Amino acid sequence: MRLNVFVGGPYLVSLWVDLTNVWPLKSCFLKSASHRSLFPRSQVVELQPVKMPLELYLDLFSQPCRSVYIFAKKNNIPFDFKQTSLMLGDQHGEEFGKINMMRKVPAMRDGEFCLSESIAMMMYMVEKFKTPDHWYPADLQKRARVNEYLAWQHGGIRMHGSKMFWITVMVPKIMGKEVPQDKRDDAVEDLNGSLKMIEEKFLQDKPFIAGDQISLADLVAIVEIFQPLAAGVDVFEGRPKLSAWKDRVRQKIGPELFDEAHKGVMGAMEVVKTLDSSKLQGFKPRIQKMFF
Ligand SMILES: N[C@@H](CCC(=O)N[C@@H](CS)C(=O)NCC(=O)O)C(=O)O
Repeated sequence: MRLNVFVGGPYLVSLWVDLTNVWPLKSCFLKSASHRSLFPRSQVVELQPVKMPLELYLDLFSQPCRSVYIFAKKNNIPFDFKQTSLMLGDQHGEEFGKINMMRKVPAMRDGEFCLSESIAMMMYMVEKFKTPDHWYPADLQKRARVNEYLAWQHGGIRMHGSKMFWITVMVPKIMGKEVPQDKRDDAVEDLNGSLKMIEEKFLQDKPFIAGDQISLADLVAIVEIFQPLAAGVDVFEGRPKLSAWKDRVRQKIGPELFDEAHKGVMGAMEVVKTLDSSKLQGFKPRIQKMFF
């Protein structure tokens, strides 16, 4: 008979065991595998990696986490959802430090291999799971369009979307006061500039950023745009082109999955109200530096 024994890490040893001359078979069989004398003629015939699913460390309040989550779900990529609450400071825990020393989510583990950065994770999944071409097209120029957006967005919108969320939702809760008006005005101006760039430079009159089909660029863009929306800023008002694109992206992803991924953040204003602000004091130095 064949026994599978985990020996640590991602490995499993298959033992082919001849039990015919093991006398206390019935009573002892279920005892620990360390009773080696029970298996006199055992033989290791193979050492094979066990197919463990990816581990994704996520907090769906975070935009890059939502893109990774939606991408994996949409493409039926099996993964273990490792809930990592930023509000509770899970990213500062010892265990998480071993997964991502940058202490940011999302983070990914595939066996012994750990990866940070949402874009790198999705590209890893594209390669490993051979996802449909439209996500990251093989065509040179279509891929370059996707890359163009992915390269721009780090500095072009990430901070601007996040800032509105922090200014409206987090700062008053943690600091007990509002961000000064001039800083708020600057943040609104920066966000408007980013949205204009998405409409006029990246979308133009195309259905999606890379052309006729949805790609990683649209996914990474939409999650970012929903961050200020979750803070009560109606980014789609007066922007019919952006709004129609949002509807297309939501439809392509699937409204159910899209809404499920955004449910938490869309309810964040209410959730944050109920939090104990003394538990959020760790954020104070960063907020002070950024807004005051
Ligand atoms: N460039 C990174 C950004 C990761 C990032 O900034 N994550 C934020 C949440 S959106 C985080 O984990 N922050 C935790 C902290 O700064 O303590 C990516 O795309 O994965």
